[in-house]
Amino acid sequence: MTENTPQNTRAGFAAIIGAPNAGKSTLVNRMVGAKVSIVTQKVQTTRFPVRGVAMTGQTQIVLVDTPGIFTPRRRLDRAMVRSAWSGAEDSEVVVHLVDVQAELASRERRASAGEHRSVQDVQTIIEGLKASNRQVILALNKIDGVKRETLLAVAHDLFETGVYSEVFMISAGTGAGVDDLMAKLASMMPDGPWLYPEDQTADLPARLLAAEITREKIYLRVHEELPYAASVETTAFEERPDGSARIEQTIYVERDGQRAIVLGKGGEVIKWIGKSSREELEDILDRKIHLFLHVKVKENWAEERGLFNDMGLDFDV
Ligand SMILES: Nc1nc2c(ncn2[C@@H]2O[C@H](COP(=O)(O)OP(=O)(O)OP(=O)(O)O)[C@@H](O)[C@H]2O)c(=O)[nH]1
Ligand SMILES: [Mg+2]
Repeated sequence: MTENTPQNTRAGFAAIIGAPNAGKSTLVNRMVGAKVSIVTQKVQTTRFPVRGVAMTGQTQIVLVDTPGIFTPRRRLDRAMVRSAWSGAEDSEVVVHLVDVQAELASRERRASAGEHRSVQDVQTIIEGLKASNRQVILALNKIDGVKRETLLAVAHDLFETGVYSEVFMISAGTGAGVDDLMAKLASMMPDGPWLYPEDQTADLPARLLAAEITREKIYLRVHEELPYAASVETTAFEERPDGSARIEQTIYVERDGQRAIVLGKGGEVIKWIGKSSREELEDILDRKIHLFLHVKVKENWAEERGLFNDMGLDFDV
């Protein structure tokens, strides 16, 4: 410790888990106050745990954004779900984030069948949490546009499962209720030195961050036509003497038709993806970026060990 290390500091990990699309990455970005994890309207956007660092007073909360938990089928799905649970295991506290709008929609559908059950993934997660014996906070997300009494009913039903110590109602989108949740998490962090420098917000290597930002733009632009089928690899990242960086990336898709979609007529789509990604990277990395994108068909990109290694995922689960 250096001489200017402040006294009475606290620090620890808080994992955000939940079904795909619950708003976990949006929440982590909101609490950190910077973009550390990509967000799209598509399920299964986040593929590996991403850390974001939030400071409140003398307390540092290392938020762990995790991939959505669902019933996995493919190898990549299995590895993602496994990594989400391990993110939870390594944390002081777990926040189970539930998309209350999806929950309500599911309840309406089931009510007509005489059932009163949650979205399947939420139930799976509750079972996992019961087995894990961890301190868990329930956060109902996307409360914007939902009636209060409806919210209370959902909160009540979920709380009855007995796995949660507390319930918060928030909107990661608007920020409503997020400060209260932050304060609670801060109060649960153990005494100890900060784990990251005070001004650091994320720890993703630049190559991986750049690949994630491009993947976000692909999803934002062609999410309907490309269910789950793209991956981005940064193949070169060179710092130039003038302070700029030259980044080369390959976008992998599974079929020729998908390649055509990512390129677009006259290259219009890939141009948009490249421009959006470059602009955001310039913003985040605070320098001029030269970005070069290639699109390749590789039928089984999701079965390559190297891809898993790059993301820190376990290939053999
Ligand atoms: N209305 C509303 N939308 C939200 C809110 N929070 C997140 N969203 C939207 O929900 C969608 C999914 O958000 P993400 O943050 O990517 O969700 P995620 O849980 O990280 O999803 P995966 O990584 O796929 O598991 C995006 O379109 C968000 O803009 C909220 O509080 N209100
Ligand atoms: Mg996410």
